[in-house]
Formats: sequence, C-alpha cells, structure tokens
Amino acid sequence: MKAAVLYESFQPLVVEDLELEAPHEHEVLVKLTASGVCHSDLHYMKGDREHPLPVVLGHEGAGIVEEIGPGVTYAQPGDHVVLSFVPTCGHCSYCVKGRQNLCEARYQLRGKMLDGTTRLRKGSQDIHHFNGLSTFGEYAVVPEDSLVKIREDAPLDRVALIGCGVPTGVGAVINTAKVKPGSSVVVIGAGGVGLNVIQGAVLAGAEAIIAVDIHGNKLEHALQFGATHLVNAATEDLMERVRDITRGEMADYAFEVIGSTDAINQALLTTKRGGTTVVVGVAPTGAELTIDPDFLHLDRVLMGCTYGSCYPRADMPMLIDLYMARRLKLDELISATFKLDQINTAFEALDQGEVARSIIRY
Ligand code: CND
Ligand code: ZN
Repeated sequence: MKAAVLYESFQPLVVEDLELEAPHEHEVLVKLTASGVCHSDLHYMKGDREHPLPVVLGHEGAGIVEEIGPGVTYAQPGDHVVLSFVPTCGHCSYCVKGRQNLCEARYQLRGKMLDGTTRLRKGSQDIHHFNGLSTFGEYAVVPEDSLVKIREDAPLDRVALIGCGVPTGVGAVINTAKVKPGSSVVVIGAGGVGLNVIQGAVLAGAEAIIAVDIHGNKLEHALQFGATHLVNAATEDLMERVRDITRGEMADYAFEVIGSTDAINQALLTTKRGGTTVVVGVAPTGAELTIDPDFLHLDRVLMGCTYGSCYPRADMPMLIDLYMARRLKLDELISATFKLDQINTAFEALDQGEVARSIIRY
C-alpha cells in the first residue's frame, strides 16, 4: 500500500509503497477513506516533538473495516469507523473512572502496536506507527480498542475530522472547561482545532466568543463558526480588546490553541478573577512556562487538555449526530482536499496559515 513516511525531521514526507502485515490478535485492518492534516503531525515533522523514526504520521482518520484479526469482537468487516488516537482498554484505572482519554494503553504504544512490534515495513526496515493509527496511508492496522463504530449514513471523508480536531476543540469547552451559558470566551488560534473550540463555545451557550489569530482569513472563518468578536493579534492589542468587549471584567475562559508558551501567558492574562485557562495547543518538548503565582492566587485555574477530555466511543458518535442534525459544522472546516502524493503541499498550506483544515482523500 501507499503511505507517507517521515524519515527525518525537517525533510519532506516520502510517499512510497510499504508492506502492511495482516492484523494480529485484537487488531483490525481498516481501508481509510480520508485523513485530516493536523498541526500535531507538523510538530513532529518540524522536530518540535520527538518520535521514533521512520514513522507514518496521521491521527485523524475514518474508513471501513476490511479484515479483523483473531479475538476481535467489537467490529466486523464492512463497519464504518472513526479512529481514536487513544485506544481505550476499558479496564485500566483511568478508563473505569471515566477518564478514557488518559487510558494506560496510550502510553504502551511508543511507535509500535500494543504487543511492541510493527506491522509497517519497507524491505527489511521496520516503520513506526503513530498513536497506533498512522492514517497517512491507504490502509492501517490498528488496535481494536482504537475503533469507534459510527452510523453508515455519515459521509466518511468529512467525519475523519471527528478523529481529532472536533472532539479536541469541542471537548475542551464542554468536557474540560465545562463552559457555562452566558460566559465570555477567548480562543487564541483559530485553526483546525481552534474553530472547534469556537463551535464548542456556541454549543455551550457562551455569550461573547472572542477569536484571536494573526491571519485575516482565519478570522473570517472564525466568524462563520460563531465567533462574536475578532481580534487580529498582529495589529491589535489583545488585552485592550478583551477589556473593552467584556466591559472591563476580562473573560471567564481562555483557550490556547497554538502550542506557544507566549500564547498561554496571553490567554491567562485575558481571564478575570476566578477565570479558567485551558491549554489545548502542544508546545515544543522542553518549553518552559513562567507565570506570576499571584495571578493564580485569585482563584484562577490553569488546565491542560488532551483529546478534549473525551470518551471516544461516546462522544464521537454524539458529535456525528450533531453534524447530521446540522448543529455542528464539518463541511465548512475543510478548506482543501489533497491526494496522498500531494501531502507535502497540504502541510505547507497548514504551515503558511492558508487552510482551516485540509484532508487527504484516498
Ligand atoms: P493550525 O495551524 O490549524 O492552527 C493554529 C492557528 O494559530 C493558526 O490559525 C495560526 O494562524 C494561529 N496562530 C499562530 N501564531 C499565532 C499567534 N501568535 N497569535 C494568534 N494566533 C496565532 O493548528 P491546529 O488547529 O491543527 O492545532 C493547534 C494546536 O493544537 C497545535 O499545537 C496542535 O498540536 C494542538 C493539538 C492538540 C490536541 C490535544 O489533544 N490537546 C489535539 N490536536 C492538536
Ligand atoms: Zn490532532
């Protein structure tokens, strides 16, 4: 099968033929229909984050089950699925307490399948998996626990975005911060994930939704997703604007959706006493944050957030239902569609801030 391989950071992905071994016990072969192009993948390509190489990246995908390995009971060939970048085992101490996004299995993957071996190979060389998924290929072998079965009338190319950007952004609002109706919300970074924070804030009934970006096209998108106020951080004073919009109080909630420590600090400063800041962006490994403890002293909360604190098998079908009922936007998120051999162009477009989200369609 054809896949895009990262051999070295700072180098383009190489689209080539790889061997993909049949699924082992409790694994499933999925024929992918589409994969979203997320900034998390780009962080690894740029060396901001480290991963064993070579690797097939991609963690936002959907497709159809083609073959099941021994012992698989959850899915059958023909099932439509979204892939979760956290396999949820259902019985670790996190899963049983409803914190499935933190499942132990996630930390056993380390570039391999759960049994510590790989299914991807180029000649005699093992190629690493990414979060047990590696959606930048025509097919993927994934753990059974990474599958989320979905309704068959949902368009499989669009719902690929339910694999990461949508549950991460919407979940950060609904599950992590638990935004209350009538709140004021600042969203710094209106990209693929940030737009979903914005539509999450709409679902939560926020009153003021202040979208912040440095690109005018991103801010236009944000308006379409329900932002009530736009701030171009390249030309405007963010604190001043938030103070004006909130009649001097500052915001109830701020979300950092870039992966920058400066933006985390800015987010914190936009919150009022008792306000909550949620860090959604993934900062480079080793980055350090300096904050004034006095600021937190006034009942402010600083929270992390992975995968929108979601339970994939409950939240993803729910988000798809909302999309099918036209209560959640997916079509508008996709500003470009590429073929797998154009994947480097797709990442350039993401890096240059040209797209909301793009997808690779197989
Ligand atoms: P994308 O590149 O689409 O969005 C980032 C946005 O930030 C762009 O619109 C930029 O224009 C904007 N931006 C950049 N610098 C600034 C600045 N100084 N001020 C204001 N805006 C700025 O990326 P994405 O939405 O795919 O991902 C965003 C982050 O979220 C990224 O760090 C990614 O790794 C992370 C993420 C986290 C999780 C999670 O589970 N927490 C899941 N997926 C992605
Ligand atoms: Zn992602």
